[in-house]
Amino acid sequence: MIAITEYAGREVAVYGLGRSGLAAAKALAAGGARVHAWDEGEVARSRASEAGVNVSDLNKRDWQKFAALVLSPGIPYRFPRPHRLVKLAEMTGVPVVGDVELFARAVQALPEKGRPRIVGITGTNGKSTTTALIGHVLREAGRDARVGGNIGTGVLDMDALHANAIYVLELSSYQLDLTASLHCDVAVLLNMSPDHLDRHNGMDGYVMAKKRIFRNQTAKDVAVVGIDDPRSQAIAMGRSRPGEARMVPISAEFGLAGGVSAVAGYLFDSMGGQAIRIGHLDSAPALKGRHNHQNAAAAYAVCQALGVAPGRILSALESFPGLPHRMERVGALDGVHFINDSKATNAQAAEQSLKTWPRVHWIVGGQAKAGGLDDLEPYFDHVAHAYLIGESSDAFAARLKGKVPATTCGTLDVAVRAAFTAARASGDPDPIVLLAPACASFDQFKDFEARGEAFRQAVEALMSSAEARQVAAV
Ligand code: UMA
Repeated sequence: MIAITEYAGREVAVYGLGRSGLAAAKALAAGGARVHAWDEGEVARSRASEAGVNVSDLNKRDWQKFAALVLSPGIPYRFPRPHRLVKLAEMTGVPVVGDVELFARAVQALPEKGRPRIVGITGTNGKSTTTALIGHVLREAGRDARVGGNIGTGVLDMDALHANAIYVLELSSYQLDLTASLHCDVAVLLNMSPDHLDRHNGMDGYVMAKKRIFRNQTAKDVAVVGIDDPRSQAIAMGRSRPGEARMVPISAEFGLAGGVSAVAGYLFDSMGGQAIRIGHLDSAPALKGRHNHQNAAAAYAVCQALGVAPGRILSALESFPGLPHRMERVGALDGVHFINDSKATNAQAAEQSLKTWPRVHWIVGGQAKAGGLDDLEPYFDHVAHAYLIGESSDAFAARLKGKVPATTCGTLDVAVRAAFTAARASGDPDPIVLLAPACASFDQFKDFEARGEAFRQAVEALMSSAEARQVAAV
């Protein structure tokens, strides 16, 4: 844990006691603050109480006494409308901060020589994989790399600050909105497409939040920017002012003169002006598909900037085991392969999966995002059959009508069984059942991880019933 001493002896309100809020409450208390923490959920409140956190209803407190409100990233800050407690904080002059801001200030408070390095990664898609990949490469190179943030570990839950450590942080737009002091030695913006628009009052607000990752960077720092989508490209083009961080463009589409690119599966480093072929990404089994090649290019650019030799980076890319719920192979039965891409919570992420396999039995649906399946139409011919789940079923059935055969299944377990039966009977070589919902999970699950686990369990249930049948037949 990283103890936060900034508020020692003062009263601090913490609202939201999930992963980031609970860690923040404990970190503040460890640093001597008098914490008053609250969550609308009873389960979260009892978990916090059991962890020794002082749980008290913030709706009933005297807000004049609070030195800060630490807000969890998932709670509306500005849009669609500020949460009631945010308004209360602002009316009483209480600053609103996130856990990343507390972390950033704790780092800044250290003497310059004792400061760890910070790598921040943001983007609409691929940020968890890139964050984990950078952590993996750095560790394989013998560095003390600590991984946290939006990837699932609250930043204040990470090991105590240490001068030689490198903190590799996945940063969501929500978290970036709640920090002003974060200074990334290396900042990565992978890509941008519409997402979380309600929380940022539209695309402009979302882009502004993402750009905050470069805030406070100086000429000593490095900004790695993906240039494969027009919005990120515009940001890369606008970054050449004196005093700004050194910009390293990355691409999985174009060979670059002065950057890192992955073209036709080969990774090229042209940062020194001349393109040097580093290796082929076919030897990195967990980094399949063009989007993963962009992630690999970003990880290469970051680790190279931190002094890791190209050969070491390549061998670590090869040994990267991948992340759960991201194009994860969860099993095979009777020749049918099951792929869990529950993290594909929007059309752009699902597109990467649909692109990777030429013919899939596709489980899709949930809480639809703006645009629904529109962006996926170019890949409809990759779909043998669609199995619809969740609240988007009627809308998606109408959207696919006449283009893709579809069955409304309602729940994930029903969809897995139906997709398996059809895939097995299809006669296709190595048929694929793919969960790539292109939707948020919240209509049926706690989050995308719970949805991915439910998929894994449904596949395991199929496998164990097949095993039971075999045993019975013997
Ligand atoms: N709550 C209230 N009042 C409200 C709303 C929520 O009290 O009005 C409480 C809930 O009861 C719950 C807590 O707030 O107990 C949840 O807070 P949270 O949504 O901020 O979730 P955490 O568990 O703290 O997780 C957060 C990130 N979640 C979000 O930003 C939504 C996690 O990213 C992150 O891993 C974690 O901090 C550690 O840093 C998840 C995510 O879905 C993976 N991120 C979004 C994404 O990737 O698209 C941005």
